[in-house]
Amino acid sequence: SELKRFGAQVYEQEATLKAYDGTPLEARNIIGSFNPDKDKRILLFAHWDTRPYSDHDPDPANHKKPLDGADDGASGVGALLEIARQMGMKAPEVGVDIIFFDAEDYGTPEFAKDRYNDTSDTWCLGSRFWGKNPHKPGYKAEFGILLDMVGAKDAVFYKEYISMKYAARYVDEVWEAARNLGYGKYFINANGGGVTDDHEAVIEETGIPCLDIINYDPNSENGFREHWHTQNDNMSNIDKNVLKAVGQTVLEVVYNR
Ligand code: AHN
Ligand code: ZN
Repeated sequence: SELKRFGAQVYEQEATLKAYDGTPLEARNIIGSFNPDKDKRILLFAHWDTRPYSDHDPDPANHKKPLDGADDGASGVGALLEIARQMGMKAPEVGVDIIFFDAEDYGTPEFAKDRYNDTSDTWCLGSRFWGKNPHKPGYKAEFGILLDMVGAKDAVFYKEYISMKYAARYVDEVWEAARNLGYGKYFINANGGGVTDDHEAVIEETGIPCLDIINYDPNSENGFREHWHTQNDNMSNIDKNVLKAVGQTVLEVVYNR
């Protein structure tokens, strides 16, 4: 309803997907298109589901509890909704599709790894489904940008490995735009580790070069930040200055094309 309010053409895609443990997941991807008839398009995406497990919480009693997902999920959705609002007020030259993917974060939990396959394909189920069944057959975009965990204070966005492998020139364009806007303290001009995420599914299924803006520190213990997949992923960690830096950077890239 927000995307519609901002003037986007909205598509909803429903699918029953299969979780790591066989649970059927009633999933829904939400797509909002601006300038739907333009050939030259940019794809912006985030996952809107939140993880049903806090399996990295320091307290084992929390491992089976869902988390708020203020950063992991909602931050990307929030930034993209503000981007949509801006585009509703001033249409960009290019076409832009915003996709909110479902079922990204239902991957095999730590506590079940001995009972189930822990393969990377238990994550990113919604984006993989859309990649195989895009809302428009043969859908193409010049490139895509994933926003994942873009709201926490002290966020660092390194140049993620899969993004560099498939979309280096767009990574450099985004990071340069951020630097020029004064956001170089968040957008670190250095290579980071690789992360299995929705961008990989979209690249593999559609061939569209995609990059991931993700708060992932290759120098920390497991790469993810301390609140990741814990009960602490709540609003107390969110810094509006980080959301602003990411949103403004993406808008800069979109309006400069
Ligand atoms: C893996 O843990 C393999 N990928 C994590 C991708 C992710 C989870 N992004 C947000 N939550
Ligand atoms: Zn997650």
